[in-house]
Amino acid sequence: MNKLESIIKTKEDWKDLVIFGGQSNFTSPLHVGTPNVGDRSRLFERFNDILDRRWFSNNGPYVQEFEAYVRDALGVRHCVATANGTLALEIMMRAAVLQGEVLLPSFTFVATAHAMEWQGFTPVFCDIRKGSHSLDPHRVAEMITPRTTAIVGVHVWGEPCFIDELTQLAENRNIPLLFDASHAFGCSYKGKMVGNFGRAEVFSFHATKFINTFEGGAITCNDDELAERMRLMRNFGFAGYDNVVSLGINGKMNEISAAMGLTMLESKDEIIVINKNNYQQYKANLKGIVGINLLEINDKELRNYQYVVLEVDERLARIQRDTIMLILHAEGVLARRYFYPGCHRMAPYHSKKPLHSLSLPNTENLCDRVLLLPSGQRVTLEDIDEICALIRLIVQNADVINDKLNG
Ligand code: T4K
Repeated sequence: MNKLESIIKTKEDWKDLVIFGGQSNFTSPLHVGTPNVGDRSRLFERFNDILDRRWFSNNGPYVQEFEAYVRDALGVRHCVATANGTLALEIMMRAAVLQGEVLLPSFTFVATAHAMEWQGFTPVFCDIRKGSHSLDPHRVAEMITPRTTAIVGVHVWGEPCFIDELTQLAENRNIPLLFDASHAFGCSYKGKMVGNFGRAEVFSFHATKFINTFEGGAITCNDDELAERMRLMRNFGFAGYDNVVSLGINGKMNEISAAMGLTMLESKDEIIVINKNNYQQYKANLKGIVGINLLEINDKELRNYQYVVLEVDERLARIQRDTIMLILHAEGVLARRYFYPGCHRMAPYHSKKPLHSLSLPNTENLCDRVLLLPSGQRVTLEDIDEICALIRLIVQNADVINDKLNG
């Protein structure tokens, strides 16, 4: 339990906020993205195996087992495990597309855009659909030009983007469709597991993700030829000893990461239960706070519940999202405003012509409203009660807080 158990009670007066000289109720900071950990003894057994075997990398037995587990879990033909999600994106793009302009959302972690740019593609940012956090297929359709060589959808927070509409569009226009599914391991779309859509999909297994391999990623697809090309690219283009058949990079996952991944996969259902309970606790506690909307998670489909996402309506709450974040940070609740300010307003993209004048109103509006709250194994239900009580206190005292901070 993070909250001090003894005498300290939930704060009832704005004067008790740390920002006004009060004391935090938490013993240590609460992060968004604190890693989850599986069964330690199983993990250490696997570490010992690795040391005994002296096989540390280069498609070792744990990497192969991890890939097989992922394939089974997703019902997909191929899984190519990589050193991280960003490299997985780069390899996927190089193997599937080669060059040109790529349409993608700006409302994503900057790695989606950087991976394209780093590989010599030109990212072209599209807006999200109003009322959603996902790429708007209508905007994509309007922005397709003869230079467009791929569309990349992102399943932000594990909620699949508009897959059917994008698939239809990509088929009609004969443009490859790929997905950044970094957040969506264990999630489904119309009953089918994410990982099976488009030409290929990428997962991240970074420390902060639902399933982590410390650092890691994977590309999944149902295309034998594409999978083979990605496998070669992941290993410098080696098809065998002394036999380089293509350009490649070192994108390999190591055995320690795969051991962690396998151990995490064994705990996946348990982590979903924890995440879901956390989400429901937030939902119950945040109910009725004016201007604070918890992003609904669709429980008719499989979800990992990894991200707890608020949208702050500044007009109704009468306080800015950033002020709430500042106050929470002072309390030790390190809420995050992912993906502020939007990729198109970040370097190097914002200074590129014609991007410097690009306006994506739905993305920009959302970037000003979103706030992610801590969840996962390390956050207790009592912590969540306290976080929600703080948010309620802040909103209920919005006017006086604004006066004190701005006056
Ligand atoms: N596409 C999308 C849509 C993505 O979201 C990401 C990554 C990628 C592609 C690229 O995949 P990778 O190449 O990363 O596999 C974090 C993660 O670093 C990043 O993986 C993730 N998305 C993104 C959404 O969040 P930052 O810049 O917020 O990282 P950082 O260092 O602030 O970590 C977040 C919090 O987690 C910290 O406040 C503390 C906590 N933390 C972090 C680490 C690493 C821990 O408690 N322990 C730890 O070991 O990006």
